[in-house]
Amino acid sequence: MTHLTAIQGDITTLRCDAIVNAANTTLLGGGGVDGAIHRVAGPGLLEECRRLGGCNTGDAKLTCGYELPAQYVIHTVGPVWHGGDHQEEALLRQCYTRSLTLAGDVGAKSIAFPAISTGVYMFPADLAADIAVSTVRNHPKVKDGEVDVVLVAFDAKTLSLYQERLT
Ligand code: AR6
Repeated sequence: MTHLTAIQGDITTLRCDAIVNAANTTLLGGGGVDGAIHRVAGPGLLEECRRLGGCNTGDAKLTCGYELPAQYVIHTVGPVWHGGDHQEEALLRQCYTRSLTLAGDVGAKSIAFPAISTGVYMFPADLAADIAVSTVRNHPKVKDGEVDVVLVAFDAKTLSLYQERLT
């Protein structure tokens, strides 16, 4: 049985226990997937985010999902790509592990991730796919079948990067 899959689509439409947001350190919204999540979730999400006091790069914080079909949103802050010598890989790996830990803390069993850092933050998509697949696949909760993870690609190219690594 496989607990890690990839699909192409809009993460805001998914009815899973938790969706992950590729946020910034303010947690006060932005463009890309962050903007889409806040638009669908509605003003309650921003209100809760204001109380969180921001989030460090590589860390994650949890809120309710408000008007989203998902119950929770896990806001993680991916690294901005600065050439690869600034801990970018380790920080991106940490985004996936911290998010899975938080999901576990609230008993979330199905979690969807966007391709963190690969948009505005310019992390190379192929390396980000390597990190996403290997980090999630080797996480104890995924290995043990405690949680199911779906990697959500917004475009066909990202989906194929995931599929190559999942076969
Ligand atoms: N569903 C799934 N994936 C999406 C969606 C969606 N609705 N919309 C975009 N993506 P980005 P980052 C993909 O830029 O690089 C924000 O302003 C997108 O195609 O959203 O981590 C934050 O506030 C790409 O593959 O996030 C931060 O300031 C991936 O999501 C900054 O951007 C991530 O792209 C974070 O930058």
